[in-house]
Amino acid sequence: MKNTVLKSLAVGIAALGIALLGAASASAQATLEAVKKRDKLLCGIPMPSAGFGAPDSKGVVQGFDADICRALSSAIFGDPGKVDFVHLNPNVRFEAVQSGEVDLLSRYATVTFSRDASLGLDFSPILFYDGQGLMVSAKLGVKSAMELKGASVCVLPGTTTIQNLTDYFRAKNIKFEAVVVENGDEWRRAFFAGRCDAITSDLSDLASVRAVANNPADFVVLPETISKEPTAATVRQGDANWRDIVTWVSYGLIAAEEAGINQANVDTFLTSEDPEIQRMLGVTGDLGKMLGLDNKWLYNAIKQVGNYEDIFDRTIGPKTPLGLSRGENQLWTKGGLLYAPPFR
Ligand SMILES: N[C@@H](CCC(=O)N[C@@H](CS)C(=O)NCC(=O)O)C(=O)O
Repeated sequence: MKNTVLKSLAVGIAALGIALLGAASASAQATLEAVKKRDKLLCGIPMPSAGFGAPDSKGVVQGFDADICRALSSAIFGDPGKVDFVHLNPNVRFEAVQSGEVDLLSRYATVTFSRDASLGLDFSPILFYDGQGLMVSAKLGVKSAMELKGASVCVLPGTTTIQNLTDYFRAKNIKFEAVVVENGDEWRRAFFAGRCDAITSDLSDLASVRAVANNPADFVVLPETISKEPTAATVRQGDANWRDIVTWVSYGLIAAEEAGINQANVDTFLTSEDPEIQRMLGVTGDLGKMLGLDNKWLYNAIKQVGNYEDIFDRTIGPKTPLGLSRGENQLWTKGGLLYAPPFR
C-alpha cells in the first residue's frame, strides 16, 4: 500500500517534471514561433546610417546590419525578404528589444558587462570589432585628440561614447564640452554645420558619417582609438533557442568564409566530400533541425545573402564609400579575430 502511494507520487512528480520541462522549452521557443507566425522578422537597426542600414534610391534598406537580418530571414524562411527594418535611436534600442518591439538588434550594440548582466539582454558572437574615435573638420588643423582641450564634441545619448570620452579625457586632464544630440540625423547635421569642433563614435560610424558629407575630404579621423567597441546582435535574455539561432547564423557566415564557400560558389560545395561542409550545408545530419529550422538554413543564408566577406565587401568594404579594410574583422586564419567553433 505504502509502496503504491510512493510509486504514484513518484510518477506524479515525474509527470510534473516533464510538464514543466515542456513548458520551459515551449517558452524558450517563443521568439522563433512568434517570428514564424508573423511571417516576418522584426530587425532593429540604427537610424539611416550609410553602409549599415540606409534606404537606396528604390527605398530598399542596404547595409551590413540589414544583411545580417536578411541572412537570418533566409535561415528561418528560406527567403531574405521577410524582414521589417525598424530604425532605432541608440537611446531607445534596448527597450525595443526588452519590450518585444523587435526580435533583435542587428550588430548594433557594443557588448559590455553591464548591458549583458543588468538589462535582460544577451548577445550573439562579435560580428564587428570596432573602437571609438574622433573626427574633426580638416580646417581645424588638429592632428591629435591631445589638441582638443576645451573642444565641443557632438555625442549621441544612450551609447558607450560619452562615458568613454569622459574617462579618456579625464585621464589626460583634458576638459571638453559634450554637445548631446538625440537623433542620428541631427547629430550628423550638427557636426557638419560646425555646432561642435569634433564628433565621436565608433570608427566605422565615423566612416559612415564622412561618407555622406558633401566633401568627405573636408573631414579627418584623428589617429587615437580610445576604446574597445566589439559589436554584436542583441536579443532578449531567456530564450536560449533564439539566441542559438542568432549565434549560429553569425558563426555560419564566418565559417562559410573560412571554408571558401561564398554566394557565387555555394552550389559547387553541395557535392563536397568534407563532412563538416556536408553538415553545414544540410547535405548530411540535422543541424538545422536542432535549431528548429530547415536543414538548408545555412545554405539558404549563403546562397541568398552571402558569407561574411560577401556582406562586408558589398556594404562597408574597400570598394564602398565607407572604404573600410578588414583589420581585426578578418578571419583568425588571416591574422584577424573572427573565429567560428566547429559545425559538428
Ligand atoms: N557602439 C556604441 C555606439 C553606438 C552608436 O553610436 N552606433 C551608431 C551606429 S553603428 C549610431 O547609432 N549612430 C547614429 C546614426 O548612425 O544615426 C554603443 O553600442 O553604444
